[in-house]
Amino acid sequence: MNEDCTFELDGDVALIGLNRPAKRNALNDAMVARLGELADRAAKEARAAVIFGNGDHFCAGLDLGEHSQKDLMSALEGSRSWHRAFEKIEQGGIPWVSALHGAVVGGGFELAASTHVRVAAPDAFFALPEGQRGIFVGGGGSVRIARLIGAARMADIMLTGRVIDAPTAEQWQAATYLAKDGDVRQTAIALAHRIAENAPFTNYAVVNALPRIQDMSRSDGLFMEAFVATFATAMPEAKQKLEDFLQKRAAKVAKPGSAKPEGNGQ
Ligand code: 1HE
Repeated sequence: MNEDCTFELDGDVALIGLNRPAKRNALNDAMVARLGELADRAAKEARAAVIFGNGDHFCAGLDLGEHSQKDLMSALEGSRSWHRAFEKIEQGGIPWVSALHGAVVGGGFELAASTHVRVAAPDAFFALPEGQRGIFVGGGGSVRIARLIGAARMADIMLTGRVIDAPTAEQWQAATYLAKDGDVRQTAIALAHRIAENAPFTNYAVVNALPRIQDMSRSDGLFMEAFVATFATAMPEAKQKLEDFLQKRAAKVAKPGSAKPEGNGQ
């Protein structure tokens, strides 16, 4: 088994680790294929997933050594294999949280962009050095990163070699949370456990319907939304969760900073 990517279950949450620290978790073909397999496994065995990097960095992107040996067809197939694997993360069955520290670079940034919630450590830095390497993003970045931070900012980063820090990444939506020093993995795992408590269909719809609706016209999106919402209401878990609230067994929405209440009245 390829131990460059590890898989562990923490209750309902799958923990996937990039485990090639000597090469800063640079992704070779075998790791990308393994990530796709682990995404399928996580969707079967867990209700949410966390991806993190072992060592000092999340991921240094494409394995440049392996890439430099490829002919054109293998390079094309390589890019398409990243697309397939990351699609299983972005539009598989469950939400993914990424714990980002150190380098989140090139294909590592593309991998982070395929996850739904991105937690950045204070030392995280984001870059797309493809221009400096004479290549182009090939792991879905021109679609996903451009939609997250905007094509203008992505062009700036790629053209000028600009490296952005964690607070800037949060401002630009490349990250959705800033973790405290040393806390990034725990913060990501805690968020994933919270996500895993949601109704599975709601999570499924967030990861599958939401990105598709973004690709539709306004009118088609609203029409699609009504069907997804109606289907959600018909799920047994929705009936249970609505009843729990009405019977004052479910938590209220708590103000930020206040302790999470256990029930809403009883
Ligand atoms: C690598 C890679 C890699 C490190 N492929 N081997 N990505 C990049 O252009 C980023 C290139 N890497 C770096 O800029 C730095 O390595 C880091 C900032 C990430 C980390 O620096 P540092 O000082 O901690 O490590 P290091 O000493 O530079 O690297 C340690 C080893 O990892 C060294 O190998 P060694 O045999 O000399 O020990 C490096 O060669 C190796 N290494 N990064 C191969 N990326 C689907 S398309 C996506 C396109 C892209 O991702 S382009 C961006 C590629």
